[in-house]
Amino acid sequence: MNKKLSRRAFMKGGTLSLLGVLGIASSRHSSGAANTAPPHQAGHSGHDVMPGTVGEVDHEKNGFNPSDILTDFDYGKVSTLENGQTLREYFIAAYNRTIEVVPGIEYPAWTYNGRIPGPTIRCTEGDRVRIHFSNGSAHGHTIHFHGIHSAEMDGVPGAGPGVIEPGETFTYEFDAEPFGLHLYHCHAFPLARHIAKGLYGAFIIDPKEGRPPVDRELVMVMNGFDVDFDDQNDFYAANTIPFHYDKHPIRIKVGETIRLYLVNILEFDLINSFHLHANFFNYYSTGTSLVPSEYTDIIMQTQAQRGILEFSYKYPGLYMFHAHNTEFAELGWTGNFEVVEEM
Ligand SMILES: [Cu+2]
Repeated sequence: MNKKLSRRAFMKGGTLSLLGVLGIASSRHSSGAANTAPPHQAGHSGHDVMPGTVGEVDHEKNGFNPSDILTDFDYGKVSTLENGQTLREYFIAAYNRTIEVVPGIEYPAWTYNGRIPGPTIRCTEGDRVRIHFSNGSAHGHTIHFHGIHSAEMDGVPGAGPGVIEPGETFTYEFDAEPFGLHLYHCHAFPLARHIAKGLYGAFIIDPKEGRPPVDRELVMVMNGFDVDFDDQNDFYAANTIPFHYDKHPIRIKVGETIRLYLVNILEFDLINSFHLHANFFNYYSTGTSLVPSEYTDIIMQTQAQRGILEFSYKYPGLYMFHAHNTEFAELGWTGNFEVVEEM
């Protein structure tokens, strides 16, 4: 079956309308199946309605809230080694957790520390990074960090400790380099399934001298969920919950300087993208240079690609950001900045 057909068929007649709790409004662009709105949309023209979901997931039960994940940086437990090097220790456990992805649809996820994405690991170039990993899940997992390190610390099957089996622990350790925006994820096989289930997170290495100061720093990990396990995503998001920042806009002030760490970990689809409305941003691809690689209003990233966006808003108002793969946007990967004169 063709990818789009099956995905739309799912929206039209699958779990969503059977559950009857979720409203995906018909899109203004699509034709065919997507225009067949769920029953509760009957009588609505659909042409002036943004796609979305009805209601709210239970963030407390999920154990994390995408609004908090934006600014939740884990700097680890800090101490100093005999050689004067800063040691940062992190504690990461893999365990299974049921996540309510959209209201009424639960997904049996695999998580690092009970959240998706896992903790945003943050350190400074040259720090010693020590990751105490324990596997409390029913499957073997690893943590594969992007960055420069020995083969033994690469977190892949067949190297060093290989796959860490349920109940086992391993300590990954390396020096933080190069500075930039990176990521980590499980590298057990089948890889697509281990990633799609939720085992990933952002990994920031700040330059020794730091980046120029900004008013606010945010993290978004672009992801998606294949809730019917057909190796195709049914929902898309930044920081896991579809439409979250649409319902809960990110408030910023006019003129405030924003630095956004953006990682794409989306499984099953080749490309993801980020488009900012009514504005342009400086883009630092992989964050490995302090000189922007581009000044634009859209970037695209394949899986594991990442970069840093810097911008500020000139005028107050509500401004969208979303994947410019519009199908992804209509299936959840869209949000808003609410730009105000005064907080
Ligand atoms: Cu895994």
